[in-house]
Amino acid sequence: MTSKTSNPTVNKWLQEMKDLLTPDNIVWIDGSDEQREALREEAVKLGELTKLNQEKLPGCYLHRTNPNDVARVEDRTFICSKTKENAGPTNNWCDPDEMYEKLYSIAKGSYKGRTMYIIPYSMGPIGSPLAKVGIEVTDSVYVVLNMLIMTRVSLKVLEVLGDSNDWVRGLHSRCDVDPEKRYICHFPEDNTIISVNSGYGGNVLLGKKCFALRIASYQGWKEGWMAEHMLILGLQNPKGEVKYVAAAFPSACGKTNLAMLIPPEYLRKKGYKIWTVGDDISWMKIGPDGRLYAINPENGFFGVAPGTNEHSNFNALESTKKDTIFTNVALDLNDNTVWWEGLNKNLPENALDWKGNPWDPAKFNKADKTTCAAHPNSRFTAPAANCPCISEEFDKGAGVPISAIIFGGRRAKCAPLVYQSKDWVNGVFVGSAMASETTAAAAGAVGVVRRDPMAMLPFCGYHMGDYFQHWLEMGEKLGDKAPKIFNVNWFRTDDEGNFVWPGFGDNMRVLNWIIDRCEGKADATETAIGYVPKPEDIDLTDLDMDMDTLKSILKVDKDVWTKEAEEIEEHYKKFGDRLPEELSEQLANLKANLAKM
Ligand code: GTP
Ligand code: SPV
Ligand code: MN
Repeated sequence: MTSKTSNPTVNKWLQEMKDLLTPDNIVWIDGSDEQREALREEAVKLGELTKLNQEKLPGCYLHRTNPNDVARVEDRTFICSKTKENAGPTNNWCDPDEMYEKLYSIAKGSYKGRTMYIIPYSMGPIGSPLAKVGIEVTDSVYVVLNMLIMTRVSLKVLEVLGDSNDWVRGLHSRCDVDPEKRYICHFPEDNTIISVNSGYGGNVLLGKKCFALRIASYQGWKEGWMAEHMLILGLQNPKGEVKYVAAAFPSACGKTNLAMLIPPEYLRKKGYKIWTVGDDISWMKIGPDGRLYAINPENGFFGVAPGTNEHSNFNALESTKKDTIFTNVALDLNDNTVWWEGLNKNLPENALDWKGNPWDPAKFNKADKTTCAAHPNSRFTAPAANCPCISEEFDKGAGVPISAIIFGGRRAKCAPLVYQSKDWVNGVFVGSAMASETTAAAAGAVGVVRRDPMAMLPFCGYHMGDYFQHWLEMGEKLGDKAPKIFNVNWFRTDDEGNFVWPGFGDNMRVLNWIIDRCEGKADATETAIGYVPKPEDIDLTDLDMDMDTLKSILKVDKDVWTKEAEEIEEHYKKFGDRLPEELSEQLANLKANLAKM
């Protein structure tokens, strides 16, 4: 095997992979346009991609996964740390030796008759002090083409790496896409990820959730930085000043939408603007001035398609107009373009659904997901460079200083539209107690409320009690330079189950209050859970919403929150003696505050 590097750890591992997988061919992916073009053609020939209308959607393709393989599989995702205790109560664990043996026996010989693609990539701008290197081997052209969008693939990363052993090994093998033998495994102490029997995004684009969150969260803990499931945006005010915020919402709870929002017209006219730095993952480190700096380690967006349209998320839609791979959306045979629920009201008359079967719009029933043309977790993989509002800081390695951290989720009744935590420790409590209704982004029931601390439940690569402690320690180091911590909820419903808050672009109204709070410009009411806006401080200009409705979603209800506190107590029991004492104290404070209400 001719190598592209003299790094002994890389060459040793690649030789082991070759011996294990026994491919017919080996191809290094270099990130060049010529190679990408050839691979696209290859994928079309193999039937892995369908070429779309190249006039309307240049460089765009459609892919359909196996119907048994459409989302992340949390019950088959493992953290194989040396001891079970270090994986903690929220992760599946298996002894690493046992798991290596099992996975190697599944993967053995699986590349026979196939090509082993070697993808050297950087998470973060190549050479940035916050960036890290990974190498993924895969037998899927679809994975290669997606990694070319989602990460920075280049042989240059090997130069940056030199002889260092600080790189993440990633083995992906599609095998037979057998759900019974599907495993997504992480070995944090070995910087290694192994994924077998899947071809779906979050399970196989190993730079994303596997590396940039599960492995990186562990590295951040050991090295004193943070890897979080957060979007990063810059809010520009009429004076031209830009303030950055990072926000953690669970999967399919609105990160991509918030990251790219277009402010309401009256704010646009005043000169407000949003710049996107990232839509899913944030790596954050304390900078030389003592503030928290964030980079987006990714190079593209793996966004949820359903619901994306020119009104809800114009910038995301624009991002998908060239060089994009659509996965599990519908194919409009009329003009060979794509369609999904919520794209527009023109249900295609002549279309194939996400499984490739003829779709009958007459049978479509919004309430019955099985009649959908696109899978509820269908996605697009779009280059970040396509995004009309991509921040000029996106490609810079230094990162952006974070003024506010925002937690949030889908809560029909409990959390108010927005509130501010009392301080960093209280903010860590708010994040640790977060809950949200489950979505189609992971296999399993949808709409069930579950605790999802910091939106990291499926992504934390170590014991979550230690993770909370790490957050507390970061706060101590940051001191008075720490970002302020907030919580938002766009998903409060009325008695008929309709969302009360208009959401999307109108979330800007809430962001403005958040920034004003950071700058000491807005007032607030102190409540049992934190600082809630005075209703008149949320600007409702041009909105069809009265004060009473707004008050209804700012309300902190004593009974609802008393029950919430009990549930948090239950949730906390899982962490045993690794739950930081500060957080137990926070819970006791909350209970005492509620009792006084
Ligand atoms: P992942 O990529 O899975 O991490 O998801 P995400 O957090 O980026 O979620 P995304 O922005 O893709 O939104 C998911 C779904 O929530 C889409 O169907 C959106 O239309 C919907 N959504 C996003 N923002 C809002 C909002 O402000 N209000 C309402 N009601 N729905 C929203
Ligand atoms: C998520 O589920 O949070 C995603 C999509 O962003 S995946 O890459 O599948 O994890
Ligand atoms: Mn996500």
